[in-house]
Amino acid sequence: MSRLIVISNRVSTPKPRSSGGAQGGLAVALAAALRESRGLWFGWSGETAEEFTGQINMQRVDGVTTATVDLEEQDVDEYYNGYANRTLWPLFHYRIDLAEYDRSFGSGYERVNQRFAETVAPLIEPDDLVWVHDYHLVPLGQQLRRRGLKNRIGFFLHIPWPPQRLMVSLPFHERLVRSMLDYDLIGLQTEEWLESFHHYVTRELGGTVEPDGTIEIDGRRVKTGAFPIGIDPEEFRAALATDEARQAYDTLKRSAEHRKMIIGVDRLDYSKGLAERFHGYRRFLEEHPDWSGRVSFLQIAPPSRGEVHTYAHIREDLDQLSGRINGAFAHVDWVPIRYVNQGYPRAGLAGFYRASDIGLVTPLRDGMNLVAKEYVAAQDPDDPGVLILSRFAGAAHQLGEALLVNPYSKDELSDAIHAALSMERTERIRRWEKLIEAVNRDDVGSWLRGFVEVLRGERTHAPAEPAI
Ligand code: GDG
Repeated sequence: MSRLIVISNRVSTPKPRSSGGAQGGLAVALAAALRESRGLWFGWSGETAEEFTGQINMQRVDGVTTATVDLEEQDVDEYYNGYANRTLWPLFHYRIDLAEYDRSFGSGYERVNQRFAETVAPLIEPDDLVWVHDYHLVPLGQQLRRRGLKNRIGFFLHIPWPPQRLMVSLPFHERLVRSMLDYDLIGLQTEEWLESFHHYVTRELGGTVEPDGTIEIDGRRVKTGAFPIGIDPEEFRAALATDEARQAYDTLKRSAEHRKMIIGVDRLDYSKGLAERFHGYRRFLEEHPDWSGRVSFLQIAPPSRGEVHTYAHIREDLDQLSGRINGAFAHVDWVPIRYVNQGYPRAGLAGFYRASDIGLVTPLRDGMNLVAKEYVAAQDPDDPGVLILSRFAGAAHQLGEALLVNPYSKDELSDAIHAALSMERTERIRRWEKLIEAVNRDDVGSWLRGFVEVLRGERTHAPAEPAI
């Protein structure tokens, strides 16, 4: 079996199983595949050095080898905080108003991709299968080819692909997309993002797309497909059985004092639609005063990307918004929103999901969204909660039995919260059974196998997206 080489911006260093360390399904699934193929995971260490030396820090934990490098501060500013998170992230989430274009970002991005390529290339053997992840590393395949690599190289994008008319607002967009044509396989999360990608390639680059998703352009053939990522539902159910999860469950239930609980869990990011969600909840409180004091909304939002100023701004906005809602609606013994800027251990989250009657997952745009799937996996089959899900999350393609909403509409959010709070148990069970079937079917293992099988050439194209 050929080794798998995973390359991503950051490496999720496996926690020794003996330490009981909890990790997300993606990290666990990739670690399992790496262990099985005796492969390695390469990425940035998260540290900076005065000068880039390309010195690799190799570690082996629980049979998984990781290789990391330090970057220069300028690299981090231009590549990570710059082009990746201030240019591509907003643009790919349809926020051209927030996208910043700066020549230095583009050159820093290319420089770091070159540095990644020159550092990792000597570690790659001729039979290895190389799998590059996400928007930080779009041109890495091309850089590896320039160093003579003939291996099969695949690329998976975890975030949406924007419509062609937005994509063209990126200076040098053609150069970026052309750099992807050196991959053997390009994977997106959903058919919708895949369609946008195909549209760009045909309209802007003059390529053609065959019925099986193969792109043909300038005599080159690149396979493409939709590979919806999932969670490991078993791992999540196991987390629920831990003391930590039980304690979290008890704490939330006790503090709710028989009120209905609504939960949101998101990185603090404008793509997650938090402000719009707060406005929708406010509309619900205005329209349904009979629910005053009988429902409570817990929003967990650990800060992310603090170096990027837009993120500091949304943090201020949300502080104000939650304060205003609580000021307007709270009683002496009840606050409508509990807004928490801190992360919790995974098992704790599982307990919180289980204790909540509604999972409110309303991103304005999201490649997939794993929180929606985690909420479903954590429910009690005999008395499940209701998932309210944005139709603009990739996950809506599989979770059609959720209450699907337009996250920009306060009225739709308000109506969905009301419908969820009033939903009969039989209806909740009927919907949940469909949801859990989808979560179990499209799990992280099937995502990983599906991609690797096509990359290896064992399967010709991605499995068809099931109709919802
Ligand atoms: C990108 C794409 C795509 C959140 N708060 C805590 C915590 N989390 C965990 C969640 C979940 C993960 O973070 C977030 O995953 P998402 O999928 O919701 O979102 P992104 O971070 O934006 O991820 C996305 C994903 O890649 C995978 O392809 O689905 O569309 O944007 O697992 O549980 N985990 C812990 N404490 C927290 O407080 N432990």
